[in-house]
Amino acid sequence: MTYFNYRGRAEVIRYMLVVGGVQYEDIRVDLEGKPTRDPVTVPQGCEKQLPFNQLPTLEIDGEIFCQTKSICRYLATLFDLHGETAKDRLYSEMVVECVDDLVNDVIIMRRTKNEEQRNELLEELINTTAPRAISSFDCFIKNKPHGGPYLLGNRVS
Ligand SMILES: N[C@@H](CCC(=O)N[C@@H](CS)C(=O)NCC(=O)O)C(=O)O
Repeated sequence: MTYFNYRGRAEVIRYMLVVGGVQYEDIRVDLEGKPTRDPVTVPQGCEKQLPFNQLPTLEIDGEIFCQTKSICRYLATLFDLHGETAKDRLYSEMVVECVDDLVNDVIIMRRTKNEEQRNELLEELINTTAPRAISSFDCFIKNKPHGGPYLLGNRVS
């Protein structure tokens, strides 16, 4: 698994690999001469390893794959993490997409070069978007149809 040296989009893949109990190589790519938390230039020399010029990538049996959610869906299938029914899968996909909306807002904010605009986006995230999403998650979890500690009952999904 290759990504920059921060959680970003890759952390969920790292989690899933751990939940699936597989050994994997956690390759962290540094940005040359820049703090690793800076967004985001694909490191030179990596192009051949990047099917769509984006990280994260996951190499499986010598083939390289990308697109975070595609990789996650593949791992969910592999590790049986979609739940029992089509509706279970719908529940988990809803949460995935809501989290993704939030992640995309954070990324847009971080990539905004103009400092004033970036601060405005940050404030909106802190004061409006994130609290609204978190309270929706709370409500969703409270009303979920499955008992147990996880979204779909007694197993991680
Ligand atoms: N939809 C892709 C987006 C991947 C993406 O934007 N990755 C960034 C790093 S977080 C990247 O590689 N950006 C370089 C570029 O797009 O040129 C995913 O979820 O994997």
